[in-house]
Amino acid sequence: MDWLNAPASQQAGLLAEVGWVLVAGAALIFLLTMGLLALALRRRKREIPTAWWTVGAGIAFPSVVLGALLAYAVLRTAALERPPIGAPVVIGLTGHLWWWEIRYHDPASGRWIIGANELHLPAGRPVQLGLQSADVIHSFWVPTLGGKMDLVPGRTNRLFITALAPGVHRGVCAEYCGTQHARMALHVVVETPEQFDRWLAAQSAAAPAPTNATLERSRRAFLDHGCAGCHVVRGVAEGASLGPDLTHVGSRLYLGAGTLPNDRDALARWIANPQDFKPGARMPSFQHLDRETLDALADYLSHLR
Ligand code: HEC
Ligand SMILES: [Cu+2]
Repeated sequence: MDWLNAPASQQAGLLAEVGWVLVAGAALIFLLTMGLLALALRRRKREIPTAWWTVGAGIAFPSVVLGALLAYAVLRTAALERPPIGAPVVIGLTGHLWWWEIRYHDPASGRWIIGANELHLPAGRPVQLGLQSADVIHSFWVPTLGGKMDLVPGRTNRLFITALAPGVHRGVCAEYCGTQHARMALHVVVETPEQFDRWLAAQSAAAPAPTNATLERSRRAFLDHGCAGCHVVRGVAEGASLGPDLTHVGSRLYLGAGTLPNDRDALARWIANPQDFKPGARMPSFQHLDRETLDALADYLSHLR
């Protein structure tokens, strides 16, 4: 039964357990109430001791049951906020209109490695997420990995995730944040710790240098047409912060925060007119560029793996 196995992290498993206990408790009380109702309907004649039932079943019983469920839920979910034992992997997430900036703390160098829209997690290792916003309130929600947590301007919220096994999960922004709120998805790629370390080492490298003259011309096109005003490609153009880091954009599964599956053609179509796919997105259309230039840009970016 797949749906019962859906929780894919320790925290999601705990939330599922609490959810099922509350559902089971509610179901029991519902059945009890219906049973009493059926009894009352059948035994019309007998006088009912109203005062006893009002105090006992109307006040005492619900207080005890709800009190017990409340205590259970509060005590059980307290574990969600407790920092995990051992050094967690530290990852920062910043919500932007309408994409996710993701920073991995590299314990080896002490540097932050920047990516976007695709969160990589090592299975079995505790992860501490620091959630921030660059503009309005967003909310991080990957149902299979745990509960929601808001990204609030001016503060950092913490969320712990210990993913159980490799796999890909889809998450969303769960707090309405403007016209493209619905296209603010993110994908979470859970890998084995070894794969994760290899992936992080690859991401920490600067953009691969062009391997031939065509790609070198494509790199020039990227610089000449203003892309670097909003996008960082480490080693080529630094400093911009309006759009997602593109240093390794070719390695990501999706473009535009889950809007298009990523391949060379999708890159060309996105660059020509992001407004076709995500009206209102904060990247202008580049329809004025000729086919050749758009192809060159797509070739260049898909080679950034
Ligand atoms: C005014 C700033 C701006 C300029 C100039 C700009 N972009 Fe963007 N770009 C953005 C923003 C903002 C996004 C995120 C859009 C979203 O998903 O909502 C984006 C997204 C992208 C993405 C998708 C990245 C991902 O991981 O989802 C690609 C690829 C891209 N831009 C390429 C380019 C190229 C190539 C150029 C130059 C021809 C360019 N951009 C110029 C702001 C800009
Ligand atoms: Cu949002």
